[in-house]
Amino acid sequence: MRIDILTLFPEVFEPVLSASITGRARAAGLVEWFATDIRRYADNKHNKVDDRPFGGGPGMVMMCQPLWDCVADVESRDDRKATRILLTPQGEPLSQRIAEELATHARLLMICGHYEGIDERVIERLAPREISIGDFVVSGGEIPAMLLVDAVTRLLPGALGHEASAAEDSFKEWGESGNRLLDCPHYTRPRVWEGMEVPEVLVGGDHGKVDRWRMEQMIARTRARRPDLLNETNDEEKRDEPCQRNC
Ligand code: 9D3
Repeated sequence: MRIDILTLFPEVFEPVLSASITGRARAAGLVEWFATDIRRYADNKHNKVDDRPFGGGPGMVMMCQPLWDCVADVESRDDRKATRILLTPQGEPLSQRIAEELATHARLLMICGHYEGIDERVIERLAPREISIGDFVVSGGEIPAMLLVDAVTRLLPGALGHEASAAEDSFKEWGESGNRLLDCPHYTRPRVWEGMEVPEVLVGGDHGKVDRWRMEQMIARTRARRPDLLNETNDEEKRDEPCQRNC
């Protein structure tokens, strides 16, 4: 997979993405990414990429021309058709379902907004998929883009290595089917820490009992902390049907 990131801060990506699973996935040849500075495409001598909003108001708006030319040039660097994505608070909230879908594409092009926003006309012309990372405000699209690169890259076949078996993964995480539960608590040595003991069942050696205990914990925690997840289904057909299980 090739990922292009269009941004005013191209230098922030390498240190984060070269670490951990994303870094290993690149070293293994599963993914490559390129951050391109939108400012290089400004056709005025002050390298201006933003201007004051028509209609007045605070903040600046990213101009059409630099972004349009940047997309055209970056897209021409590879024959594969790029799936265009704009990271924006106005987008569809990111979900594991969306990450899974994007992980099937050969080429992604992510646009990071900054300032108060981007001139709507270039968004209309580019017709990107608009994605938000949640209902809170961050200062720009860079961290959301890194987050999306991470969420997608770890789904590429081979990216996770041996640390999680495929079967366990689809059980613990959002799978092709079935609902996702929160994880159970984990413990390691020492068996007693600051007077606090590890649950007896985990040190008893009965693996059937351990499995049942973990499942109970997962369900209890999900019910207590994220009851909304118990009503969720990944089945497209059934997603909007009312569910009785949790009521
Ligand atoms: C005054 C209205 N604000 C919109 C909520 C302005 C504004 C704030 C922050 C415009 C852009 C930004 C920068 N944020 C992103 O570009 C962004 C974002 C986010 O702030 N929250 C969740 N997901 C995303 S994806 C990109």
